[in-house]
Amino acid sequence: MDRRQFLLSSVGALVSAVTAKTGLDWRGKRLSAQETRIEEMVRGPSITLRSLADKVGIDIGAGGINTVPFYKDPDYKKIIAREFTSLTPGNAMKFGVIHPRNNYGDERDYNFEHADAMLEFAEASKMKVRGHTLVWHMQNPRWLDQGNFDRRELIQVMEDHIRTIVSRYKDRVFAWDVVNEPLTINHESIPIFQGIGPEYIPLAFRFAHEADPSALLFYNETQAHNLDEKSNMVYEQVCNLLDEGVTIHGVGMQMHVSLRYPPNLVQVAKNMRRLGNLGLKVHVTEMDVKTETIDSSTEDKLEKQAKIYGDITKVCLDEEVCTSIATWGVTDRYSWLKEFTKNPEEKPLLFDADYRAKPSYYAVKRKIAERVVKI
Ligand code: 9MR
Repeated sequence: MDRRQFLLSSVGALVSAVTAKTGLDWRGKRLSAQETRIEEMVRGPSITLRSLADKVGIDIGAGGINTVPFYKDPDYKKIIAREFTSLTPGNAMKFGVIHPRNNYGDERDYNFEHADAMLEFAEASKMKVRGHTLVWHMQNPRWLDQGNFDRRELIQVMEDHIRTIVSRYKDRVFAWDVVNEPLTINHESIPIFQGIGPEYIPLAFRFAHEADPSALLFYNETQAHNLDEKSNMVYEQVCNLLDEGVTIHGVGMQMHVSLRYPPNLVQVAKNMRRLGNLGLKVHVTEMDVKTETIDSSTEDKLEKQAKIYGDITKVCLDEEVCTSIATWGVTDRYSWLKEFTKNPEEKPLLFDADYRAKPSYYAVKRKIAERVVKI
């Protein structure tokens, strides 16, 4: 953003705040009472995203929460607690982190420290927690990857793992990503898949349900939000699980998208609806929008990004089946995408690197505020 654009956008924010007070927009046009209320909600400095989300009964989650800033950067926690209704740890509950050893065959093999710290923080901040994730093909400990377990042993390992974690956080984690990216896996690299076969999925759901019958259990998949071959496969798999009588409550649409490949809103809505027709819920679990995939000015990229965030918020509000939207990170400063894309300029989230609210933040707020005035 150059100086002129920065000034214009600062003036824009100021004018919006004034607008709400005077009932006039920046051109002097009179706003309706409803528009004024929306402006007040969007720009009112004391009105947070979470306070609006609570009004419409949607969960707005801070996902991908990382331990380093969590412990070291007080502003990180402040913004999470202020703006979001739920928290998803980024790595603290992954197999390799939470279950790093296999020496004792009991809880001494686990490291609950970081997951516990995040849960305690979330509870103190009156936030819910999504558990992420019980079975994935990545971030597994070496003892599991290289353990040469036979099928019976692997079922035992998976069962112990799931029962230990889910029962420890019983009634505290409201939803679990039981299996993560099961259609994305490189079958060579997931010992649990190799050793157990595709039945690892219904088994994982069964162990999780038995350990906490009140937790919502999700099948979390990436790049399966539009209607295409992959989302059809997700649909088919969850139909099969339901037919087999497996307890599954929902599908997680990760929603890692970009300005170059924005989600197709009509397809996302239809996809959500067909899952809803099966009696399932949909959570948008890991949303972020890569900016550095098109050539344009920063201001234009941020506006385009805001449109995508706003659009997905609206789709989720419109489709009853969608009850949660979580972003994967909160500030551009710590997004996993900076490292992954090797581009320090990436700005995929709702808050910039200095914790200033971005157009995307206001776009999400605006869609929720529009819904509030309709209630
Ligand atoms: O946010 C996570 C990041 O810190 C890790 O380095 C990365 C390892 O692959 O996993 C990230 O989170 C992933 C999530 O668990 C599942 N969906 C894709 C996310 C981004 O890779």
